[in-house]
Amino acid sequence: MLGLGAAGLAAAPYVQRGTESVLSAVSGKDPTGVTGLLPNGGGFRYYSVAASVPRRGTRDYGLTVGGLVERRARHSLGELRAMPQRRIVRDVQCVTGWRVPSTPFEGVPLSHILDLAGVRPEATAVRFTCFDGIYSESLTLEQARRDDVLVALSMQDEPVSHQHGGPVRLYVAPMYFYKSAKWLSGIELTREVEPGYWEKRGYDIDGWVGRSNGRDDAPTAA
Ligand SMILES: Nc1nc2c(c(=O)[nH]1)N[C@H]1C(S)=C(S)[C@@H](COP(=O)(O)O)O[C@H]1N2
Ligand SMILES: [Mo]
Repeated sequence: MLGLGAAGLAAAPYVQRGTESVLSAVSGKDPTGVTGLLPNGGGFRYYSVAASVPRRGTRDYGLTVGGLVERRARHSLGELRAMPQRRIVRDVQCVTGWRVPSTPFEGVPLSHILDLAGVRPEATAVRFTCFDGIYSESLTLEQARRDDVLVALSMQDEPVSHQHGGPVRLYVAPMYFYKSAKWLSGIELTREVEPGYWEKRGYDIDGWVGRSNGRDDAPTAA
């Protein structure tokens, strides 16, 4: 393949913001950003709609929880590691068709973090933001409370790497991988679902694997 090393990934072309570039990308093969087979990535491809993403680690990472909650919070990496963890092993499925079988993810159930914050009754949805400064995602509150939705700290039994969205990414096991926002930095409870990055560009908010507009056989899916 391309044999991209770390330097190659950093310099890889990317999908720019704006409808035109996205449409041309959609009409091509791969609308959801940079792709390159990660070396030793076990079949994963690297995706980022941002050209470059700052690295964050133990000292400077924080996950803010806000919006329609009783108690706003900012969780450090240490605090997240001290919370209850859950491990899930499923196939990862990107809507462009690539799939990585039996991939372990481990992290804090999102429902735990929501309970800590105390969701106000007016909230019906959750919006996720990322420290790449561009990407966002959303789930209904009901989806967000499923036990197979994690704030993931590890992937493939190792801390989530920077390339895979570390130190913390979302993991929405039952949905296509575009729902699993990388470089997660914010969780906001909202009154209504606010469509995320790809959802504004036509992909389903309910991105259930096999049951959304990102079908396995769709040639132009995210
Ligand atoms: N912040 C951010 N999260 C993201 C994306 C992105 O471009 N930016 N791409 C999504 C898509 S379409 C996929 S398939 C996966 C890819 O994850 P990987 O790079 O770990 O393989 O991340 C998802 N989360
Ligand atoms: Mo994707």
